Amino acid sequence: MEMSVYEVWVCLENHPCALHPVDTYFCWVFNEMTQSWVPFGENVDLKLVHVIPRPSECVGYVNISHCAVNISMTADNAFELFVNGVYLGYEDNCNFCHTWKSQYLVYDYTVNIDVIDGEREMVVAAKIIDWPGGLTGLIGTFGGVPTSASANWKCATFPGDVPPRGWTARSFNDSQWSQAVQTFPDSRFLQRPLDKQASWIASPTYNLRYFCRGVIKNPEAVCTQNVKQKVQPYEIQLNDLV
Ligand SMILES: [Ca+2]
Repeated sequence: MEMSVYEVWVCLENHPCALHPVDTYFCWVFNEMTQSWVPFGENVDLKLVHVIPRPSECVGYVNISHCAVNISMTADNAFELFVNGVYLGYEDNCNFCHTWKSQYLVYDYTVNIDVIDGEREMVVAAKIIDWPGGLTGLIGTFGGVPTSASANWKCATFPGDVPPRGWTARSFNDSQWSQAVQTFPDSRFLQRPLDKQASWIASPTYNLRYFCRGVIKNPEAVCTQNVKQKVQPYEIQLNDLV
């Protein structure tokens, strides 16, 4: 491929050589032979930069509420818990490793989530560490939403028990993970009862270490603030490409 003399252009906003009241870009091209910038002209004529007028009504706003969500859960036997990628803690129920008669401790957390324009959703991620015998799985309520073997809960195992990077993040793609299965239908073994609908769930591929993710839509929450936050719109397009 042979380069031409002019390969690159650039336009500067609010340049004094641009006389148009709205389109204030003035543009140059770079002379590859002389290695110097050459005035090209006003953008209002060249139309290299597509200028979108920015009157105040073009500025967007979103409503952001800061909300607290309560979680009560436990697992057989130990677990690490994350919400929206944030680590909440590690708990170990191994006092009850080898018996069904015991009462599992229930662990309580309160997490803060941002609700944008009323869309209230959080992603729970848990690493389950099991020991042979008794149950396996996790059970709980997340913002009042009980665990269930539904499409909202997915689990997976990995070689060496090493999950993919970012597996706790809300944006992680878990479409290849399997839907969780129920391992016991209610919370009778817990130290205190949870929602009657809550059931123990686990990975369908049994392993002593596995990873589960739950998408919790519209959890109950206490929201203390509702802030209108400015969102900058796209201001320019280059050659009609955003
Ligand atoms: Ca177990």
